[in-house]
Amino acid sequence: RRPNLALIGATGAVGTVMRDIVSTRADIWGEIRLVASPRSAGKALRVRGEDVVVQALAPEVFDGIDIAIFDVPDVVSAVWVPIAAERGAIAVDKSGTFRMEPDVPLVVPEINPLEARNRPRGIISTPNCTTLSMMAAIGALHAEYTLTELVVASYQAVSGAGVAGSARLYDEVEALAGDRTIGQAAGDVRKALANKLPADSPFPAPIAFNVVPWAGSLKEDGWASEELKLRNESRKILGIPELKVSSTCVRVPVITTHSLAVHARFEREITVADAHRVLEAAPTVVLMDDPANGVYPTPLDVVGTDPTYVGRIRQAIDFPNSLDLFVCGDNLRKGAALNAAEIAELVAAEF
Ligand code: 2RA
Repeated sequence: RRPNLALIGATGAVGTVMRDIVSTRADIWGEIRLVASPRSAGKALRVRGEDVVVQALAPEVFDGIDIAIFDVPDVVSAVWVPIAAERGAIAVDKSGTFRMEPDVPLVVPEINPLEARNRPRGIISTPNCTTLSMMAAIGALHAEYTLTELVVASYQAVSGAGVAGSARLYDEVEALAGDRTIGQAAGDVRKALANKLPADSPFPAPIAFNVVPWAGSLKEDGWASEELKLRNESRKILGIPELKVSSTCVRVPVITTHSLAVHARFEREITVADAHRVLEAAPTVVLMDDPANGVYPTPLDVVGTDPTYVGRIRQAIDFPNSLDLFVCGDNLRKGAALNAAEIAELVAAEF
């Protein structure tokens, strides 16, 4: 039978992409129910070419639902994911709330699809967008060469911080446009923005004309939550509890598509040609690696598409068995909505 699907958080940045994804992929669903906060309830939104009225989040919205995809803040998932599961829906949760719990699988369908069946609590988590943006490529290389270490620098798009993140970058760019004197003296952009925009921003520093070495919340010893997620989630997805991971997460003035500079070490020797062969064979990875002809991925060239793009693959000169590479992935698609939809499709195949 065709299972019934609920999208919780249907009006957010990821929710909007999710509606597009379920409308354009193979239509395997019975009812698709849209759910959001009471503020958005009553609005009609397009899904599969039809207007669907958004319902306010309440226990009854899960009645008759087989699979519920959640893209809501951690605190909302903490309360409502268990309610959905109690009422019989399988919950696919995008929040960080359950990802590291041992009885909740953390699934990337290219890498560990069978884990989706192992869900004693009726909950499946989908990873953080930063982890997901590189996982298809790293997972393919790991399957053949056995990963031992990852050192990552991220270049994270503002839409990772939701609709408010994109709005802030657009506002800052608009406020600064045309002024060719700024960006040349310490603090001048902060001053120019202070006169034109509200002080509260999703980012701790100006994001236009800038890069900000901070994403997420403060954790122990000065780590940002995004950096710890990248470490913990990579270990769990790849099934390597001892994987050595270190990273610095940086926000950049890009609307959508996270990029990562990855230094990866493997158990055995791996050449650039080996990596090309593996990545060319990976169905959801696109290799763009011809620097002599200016071919490498950039966020602007891949945004709005589904694959994970890889380029700039080099054999690390001073580190054995190691590659350096550059990865781009749309943080709202594979980084969020698409991976959740793919997990939901795995579950739907059981009906
Ligand atoms: C970000 N990874 O980019 C986060 C979103 N979950 O802010």
